[in-house]
Parts: sequence; C-alpha cells; structure tokens
Amino acid sequence: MKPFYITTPIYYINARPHIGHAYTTMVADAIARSRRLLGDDVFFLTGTDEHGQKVERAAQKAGHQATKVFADEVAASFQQMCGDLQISNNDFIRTTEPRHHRAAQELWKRVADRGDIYKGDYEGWYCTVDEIFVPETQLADGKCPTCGSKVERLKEESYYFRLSKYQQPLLDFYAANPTFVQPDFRFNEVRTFVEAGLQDLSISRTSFQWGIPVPGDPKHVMYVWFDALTNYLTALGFGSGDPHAESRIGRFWPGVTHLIGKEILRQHALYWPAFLMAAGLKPPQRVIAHGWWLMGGAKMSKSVGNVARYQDYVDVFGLDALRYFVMREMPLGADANFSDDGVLTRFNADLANDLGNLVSRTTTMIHRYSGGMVPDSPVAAREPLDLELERQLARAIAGVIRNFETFQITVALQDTWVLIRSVNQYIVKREPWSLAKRPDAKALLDATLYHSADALRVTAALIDPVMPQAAARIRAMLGIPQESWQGLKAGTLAAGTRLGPTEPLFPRIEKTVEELRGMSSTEPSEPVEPATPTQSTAPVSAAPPAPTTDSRITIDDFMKVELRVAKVLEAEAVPKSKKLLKLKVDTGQDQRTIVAGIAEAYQPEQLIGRTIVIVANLQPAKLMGIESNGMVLAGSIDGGKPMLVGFDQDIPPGARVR
Ligand code: ME8
Repeated sequence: MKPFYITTPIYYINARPHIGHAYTTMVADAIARSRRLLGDDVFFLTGTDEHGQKVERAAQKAGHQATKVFADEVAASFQQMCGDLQISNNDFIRTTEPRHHRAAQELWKRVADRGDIYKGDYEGWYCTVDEIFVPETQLADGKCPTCGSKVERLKEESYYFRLSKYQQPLLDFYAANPTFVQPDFRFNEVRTFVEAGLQDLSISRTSFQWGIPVPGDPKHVMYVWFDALTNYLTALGFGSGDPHAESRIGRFWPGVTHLIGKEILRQHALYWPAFLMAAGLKPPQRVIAHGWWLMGGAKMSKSVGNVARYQDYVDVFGLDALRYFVMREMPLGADANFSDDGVLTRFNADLANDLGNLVSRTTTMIHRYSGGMVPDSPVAAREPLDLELERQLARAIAGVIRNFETFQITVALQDTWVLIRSVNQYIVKREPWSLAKRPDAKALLDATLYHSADALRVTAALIDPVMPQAAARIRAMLGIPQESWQGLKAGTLAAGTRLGPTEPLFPRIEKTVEELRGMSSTEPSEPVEPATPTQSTAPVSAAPPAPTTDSRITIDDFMKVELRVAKVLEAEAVPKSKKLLKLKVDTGQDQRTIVAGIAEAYQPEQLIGRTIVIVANLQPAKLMGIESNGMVLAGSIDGGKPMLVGFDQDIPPGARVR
C-alpha cells in the first residue's frame, strides 16, 4: 500500500471553531477518504495549536486562572468538531502534550547543534493575532499587513534562526519541486518573496511563559510557529526515542500534503522547509493553500467575529449538504462567499433535484416494475443509449479520480453532477413508465432499470469521500456494500441484487432563507436579502379578492417567471447590430446563449465574469438569426442606456431571484 500523509493546520484555541476550520478539516477528510478508496495507507492528522501570547490572553480574558484549563476546554470543541463532521482523522495532536514538547525540543536541538540558532536582541513589531513578527517596512498604516490588527512594539532578548542562510537552498528546492506549492500562482508569490532576500527570524520570547521552554534556557519559550510546525513530525513519533514509533517517519515523511489556508503559506512553504533543512530533514512534499470563506465581503475570522457556525448548517441542512456545499462552491485557491442563500440554492438544485431525484426515481422504479430486484440486462440487449451511458460512467470515473488526485474536488463534483444529470436524462428519454405498459418492451425496461441502478451505484462511490453518509444511504437503498475506487467501472452491479427500503435522500426545502434563519444562533451571521414571499408564506387564498380592474398579479403569476442568477462566460458583438450582444452564460444548471440589447452601454469584454439576472424560462426567440434562450434584466431611465441588475455580494449562478 502506498503511504499517504495529509494534515490540516493545527488550530489556535483562542476561540471555538467556525466554518473556516470546518472547511479545511472537511476537505482534508475528503482527500483522505479518496486516497483510502484508491487503496493507499493513509495517515490523516489534525489538532490544536495551544501555545503563544494570543491563547494566553484569551484565557485571561475568559477569566481562567490556568491557561491549561482554558486550553482543555477549547481544544475539546475542536475534537468535538471532528466528531460532528465525521472526520476520519487517525490522530489529533495537541501541542500541550508531552510528546509534542519532546519533539519541538528535539528539533530545536538539532537545528542548534548545526549552528543555525544564535542569541541576540529583538526590537520590532509583533502581531499577536497572527503570531508573526512584522518588519517595519511591511506595516500597512502602522497595522499588520495580513490581518489589519494593531501591532505591538517588542524589545527583548531572543534566539534567532539563520533564515537568511536558506535563501538559495530554498530557491533550489523550489526549482527542483515545481509542484511543491499549489495552486501555482501562490507558489510564485512565495518565490518572489524569497528572491527579495530573507532576514534571520526571531524564534523565542521572554515576555510570557505559555510555550515550550527553549532547551538549556528555560527563561525563553519557543516562538509559537517553531513549536506549531513541528506537530507534523510529532505525530510520526519524532523525538520519542522509541524506534518503533519513529519508524513512521521513514514511512510517511517527507511524502506529506499540508492543506492550509492561504494566510499561513509563508510559514509552511518557507519557514518550515528551512527549519527542516537546518535539522538535516527533508522538506515536505506539498503545500496546498486554499482561499478564504468570506462573510459580508471580509474573511470569516474569529478575531473579527463575523463567523458562521458549522453546527447551524448541519442542524438545518444535514452534514453531507454542508460538506457538499463547501467543496462544490470554493474552487482550489479561490475565495468564496459563504451565504445562507448559496447553501439553500445548492441544496435544492443539486441535492434535492438532481441527486435526490435520481435516487428516488431509480429505486422506486425497481420496486414498482421489478419487484425490488435489479433485473438482468444481457450485453446483447444493450442499445446505443445504454452504451452511451456506460461511456459517460467511464468518463466520470476517470475524471473524478484524476481530479481528486490533483486535489480539484470542485471539478470532481462537477464531473459527478454532469453524470447525474445525464442519468436523469437517460431515464426521461427511455420513459420506463411507458415501457412498463407494453409487454413487448420488457427487455428495454429491464435494461433501463439495470443501467439506472448501475449508474446510481457508481454515483454513490464517486460522492463517497465528500458525502459519506449519503453514499452509505444510497448503498443501503440499492442493497450493495461500499466499493473501492480500484477497478470501479460500469456494468458490475449484480443482476438479482435485492434493494433495501427506499427513503427520501434530500427532501426539497420549501422554506425561504429568512424562515430558515431561525436556525442561526448567538453569533452574528451575514445579512441576507429580505424574505421573499413564496406560496408557503403568502397563500394566495388568504389575500383579499382583487377588484376586476386591478392590474396587479398574484404571487402565483409572479412565480411563473423564473428569475435566476447567471454568470457571463463569453460576450461578443452581434455583426451588423448596434444594440445587440451575444452572451454565453452559466445558469448554474446549463450554459446557454442569450442575445441582449445592451451593446450601447457595455463593451463585450466588460461583461465576462459578471453576475447578471436572467429570465430563465422564456421561450426561445431568434434575434438577428441567433437563437436567444432567456432575457437579461437591466434598468434604464426613459430611453436611456440600460444598466444591468446586480448584487452587492457574491452569489452563485443558479440562485433564484424573487
Ligand atoms: O493559523 N476561510 O490557526 P487558526 C477558510 N495555529 N479557511 C479558514 C478561514 C476562512 N475564513 N478561517 C480559518 C493558525 N480557516 C495556526 C496554524 S499550523 C502549524 C498552525 C482555516 O486557528 C484555514 O485552514 O488561525 C486557516 O489556515 C486555518 O483555519 C487557520 O486557523
């Protein structure tokens, strides 16, 4: 079995976890699960970073006499998060554990023995929120350039690490390992930073005590990042002195994948490899830096307080829906907006409509038309439509595996949803409900049932790392065991398999976001659009009867117009037309062409990537010979230039506008 080691950052315990921490942990979990499905020997580590001034102050603020008591309490909430989110970690490390003290001191000694630590005096600025030293030249308006917090002046005796010595070794290492940091553009940032020259790094503090004592000089505690980064080795037995425990280093190091948020890339891609080189150890194989969840336009952060709690979303939408949303919504490396509306839209469109429909259709049909048993579909009976579905399955399997291997989970989920929609279309085209009425169509009906169930089996396997509960529930409905990704292919569902009982997988949520907001708890959450009336909140029958001359419409009339958010993918002028532009837009459900009369107000290139609102259910019409499928909404003042309708926050394509 191939070893595969994956880590999350270890989280500070100055406050309880929020969606940001949940996100990294869930992504690492999905990657770990995918590797297990591929047959790897996985070691998955997460944990808590418990030392440093920030934690010490948080404990004091919380009125705790002993920082350790506070640490135990908050660390437990991160452990609880792992349980709540069904994280499959193999170890949970706390930096206050004796095994970690030993490891950090061992690393320090090795670096010191090689002459790369010396004593000096530090005078400069320090950001306690990020626990980083900030050079004077990098201050932004006298504040921390990373988080914008006030920095503090420090003047104390300090041990220094000879980081400057590692400029060239780091650049050589980067050159020899072109995939060390992903995504690529982040690697460029690191390279540029190192190329500009490195200063030695202060790695000890004397002004507080909550840390790991420096070997031989306990007046100093280690700089929290020197301590924290070592956790990745502690969990492999480093510094334990026990050959059996330490044998894990040989197995899992340096082939490690560190999954982190982009704000701590420098520590992982620069300090950490340099510390390791100085200790005579190999740098890690890979650092993947993901983007931030934003809330109200700013990074969701416990220091700022604009956080969403994962528990609220698990309670209302279920764990798998939360896992799906975050992994579908944020492509690797990019930032994304976390909004209740976004979660609700994805839930209803992707989970209830697409996946939920496929599950209920397939299982109900087999119960109804085949006595709850998967029928046989001899190879000879397969028609082009069945063979095309098999090819689509093969493409989806290859695509999902490839994308998981390159950590593109969002793309893997897109591949899976292309498949799910194709299977739904396959069923609609075949019309099994009509075939069931024709005794001569039994073979075709059986083929349809077989291939739908087989595709559902593959779908369950493909969503397994992201949605383990849903995958297990689908398997229970199909009456099949969990499947590995090794050898996963179309057509292997055994005929005669007896289905389990059917249950609704993701029942559609008919409530508005505002109605659901009863779910949110004490912490402030992002403001959302005011509630929009739906049939459930504004039953038409309860409205006073309208006078016959009244031109007002009922809510039912309005709801017939399907207004949706779309994103412009391409835009070009329509030849020989002054007013028209041809747009290709992503509606969240499909990509389509819309011809819009906005050429006098917008250049095509201004529109690419822009979020717009369209009427999605308009009958197609031909404009200048081009079929337009929908209409773009814009406002204008009496014959003036059109102004596109927009939003004041990010909103994903497909969201309904009401
Ligand atoms: O930095 N969006 O701990 P931390 C996405 N202890 N991810 C987010 C996020 C957001 N808005 N907010 C937090 C530390 N995260 C150090 C790490 S490692 C040796 C030491 C996630 O509690 C993301 O993974 O500030 C980020 O890197 C991590 O939480 C920071 O957690």
